[in-house]
This record gives sequence, structure tokens and C-alpha cells, in this order.
Amino acid sequence: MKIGVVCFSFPGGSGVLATELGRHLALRGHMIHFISYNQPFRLRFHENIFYHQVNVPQYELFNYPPYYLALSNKIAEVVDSEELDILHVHYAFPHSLTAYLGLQVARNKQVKIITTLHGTDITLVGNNPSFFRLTQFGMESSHGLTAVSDSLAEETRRVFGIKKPIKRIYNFVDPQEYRQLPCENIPCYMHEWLGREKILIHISNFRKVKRVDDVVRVFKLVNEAIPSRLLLVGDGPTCNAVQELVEELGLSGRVIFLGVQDNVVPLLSAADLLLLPSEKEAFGLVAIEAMACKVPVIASNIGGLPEVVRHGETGFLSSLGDVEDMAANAVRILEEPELHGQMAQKARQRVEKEFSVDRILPDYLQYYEEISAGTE
Ligand code: GMT
Repeated sequence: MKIGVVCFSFPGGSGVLATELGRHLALRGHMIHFISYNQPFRLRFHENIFYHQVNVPQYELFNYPPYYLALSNKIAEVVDSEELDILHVHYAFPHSLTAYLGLQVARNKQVKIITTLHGTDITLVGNNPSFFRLTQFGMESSHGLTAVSDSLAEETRRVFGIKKPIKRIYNFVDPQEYRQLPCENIPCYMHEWLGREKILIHISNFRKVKRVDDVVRVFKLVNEAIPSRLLLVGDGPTCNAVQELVEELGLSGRVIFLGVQDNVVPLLSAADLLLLPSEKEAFGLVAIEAMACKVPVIASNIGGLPEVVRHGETGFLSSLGDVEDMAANAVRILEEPELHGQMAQKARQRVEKEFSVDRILPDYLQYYEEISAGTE
């Protein structure tokens, strides 16, 4: 098939998922055309992968550069020049609308739009009164809708009153790439900690919904019980506030800020636990990246996280903001090597069975076929 992919290029779950999906489809012989303002984060090229850059001309009368109109224009061009079968857009607002507009303009009327709902496009941005009607229209105009968890599909139906079917397709990872690496692949500066201290990790784009301050507070309690280090991976709006909190709590030497990392596998391979106390999380791609590397997850019991993390089996879930409970669960796992080993094993097995690329990719392909064959 010839598939256009529209996604954000910044480090974030929806872009990573879109890029990996495109790459694995390309490896299976499909022609994949990414359309964005920058090469997507983590995009690796292949002979079946093409990148179409959107350029936004500056004009002095425009207060805001009209990126999404330039994107619609580029979509129309690529839909026609590449004779696309499917245009798969990631993040409902505003990508479903840019796709709709692009298709109105394009001559190729055979192409079908599939919109994947990722999370905050529904729970935070699209439901803002300034965008609500357009987000709803964008979803209703798409030929197919997928959501990354049952929880998100349900919330979309409830909040937006969407009646058309929403197919749930979970996030995935490639377990061949995401696996616990041997010690020599772990960054040297961590070697002196291995076996002597516990290593906790948090990976995100440091937005408010990620509650990275809770990560630090959980870590403080854990470190009081067991000497530990905290790796903070990523960057974003709350990063400065988190740095201040780390200093205020006297944790400076114990918390390592690593910034955005292209390859998190060596870091996850060193980690004993992942902390994910988010306020909203439609799925939690990073949770399966960790689980694939045999890292149990301590998370909040919200959104799609209960569909990913089995409480008491592959990690523990706590009420939102219950830092004490999260810390107590973390200490319990870290103090009981047998429990940690069992959870690590089950986490890996769960990813292999439920969230591997081989398990999930056929769902997308089948859906593409179904929507392509549809009469809408
Ligand atoms: O973080 C976001 O809200 C945006 C999005 C992204 O681009 O990072 O993340 C969402 O999509 C991921 C991939 O499907 C999901 O695994 C994340 O749970 C989801 N984030 C939220 O719901 C907060």
C-alpha cells in the first residue's frame, strides 16, 4: 500500500509510535510518505520511506505562521503525486482537520483518512472549548478512527458523542530492540552504582500532566529507605521547576538529568524501576518500553495505564498523587529481589504477548484494508 503519515516531529509518544509504525510497514514492503515540518524524532530511513517537508512562508501581516494550512496544501500535493491509498494522521487535533482540508483540495478522491487518537488530543487539547467543534468534526470526517486504549476510546465517545466505531489498537514496541542489554552496553558512569544502589528512571516530555514533581517526591522516600539514583530523561516545560525541587529536597547528587535521549534502551537496561505517576495517560508507551527491558512500573491508576500495567504482576498502580503509596510499592519491589525478578519476567512476557510489533502490526494492516475497501 502507499501510505501517507502525518505526525508531530518532536520527541513524544504519538510521533514515536507513528514513526515506528511507518518503519515497520516499510520493512514489510509498503511505501511510506511522512509529511511534517521536520524529520520525525527517531525516524530511520529505508528505501521505502520518503519524507515531504512542509515549508511555511513568513509574511509580515501574519501574527501566527499558518503551518496547518501549509500542511493541508502539502497533503493535497502528496496525495496526488504519490497516489496514496491511505492517509494516516496521528493526533486528532488538528491533524484530522488538515487531512480533511487536504483531501477537499486533492484530485485523488480514493484515498482514505485514518485518524489515531493518542491521548491529550482528546483529553486536554481537543476538548478545549476553543477547539471542541473542530476536533469533533475532524473525527467525524475521518473514514476510520483508532484509539490507543479502551479507556481513550470510551472517553472519546463520552465527551465528543462520536457514534462511529473506534478501533482500539494498543501501542507496540519491537522486543528485539527493546530488551535488557548486558552490562557493557550500560553507560560507564553508572557501573559503580550497579549492584550497590537501586536505579529508578522516569522518561517523559516534562509536561504538567506527567507530574515529574511526584516522581521526585516518590524518589525522595525511596532513597531514604534504600540508597538509590534517579535518572530523569527528557525535557519540557516543567524541567526548571523540577530542578529547583530536586535542590530544595537536597537530592542534587542523587538525581541525574539526562535531557532528551535518542536511545533509551541502555538506560532502561540499568534501571530497576520506572516511575510514571501521570495525571493523564492514554496508554503510556514508555511503560511498555520499560517492561520490554524487564523494568517493572510504578504508575498512577488512571487512563489506559491499568490496561498496560497489571497491578501486582508487572508493577503497581496507586491513586493519582498518592506519593506515599507509590514509594511504599517501589520499596517493596526493590527490597524483595525475588518479587522484582518475577515482575521483570512477567513484564517482558506481557510485552512479547500483547504489545509486540508482530502482535499489533497486523491489526493496523487489517484496518487499512477494511477502511480502503469501505464505500465511505
Ligand atoms: O503526551 C501526549 O499527550 C501526546 C502524545 C505524544 O505525542 O507524546 O502521547 C500520547 O500518545 C502516546 C502514544 O500513543 C501514548 O502512549 C501516551 O499515553 C499519550 N499521552 C497522554 O495521554 C498524556
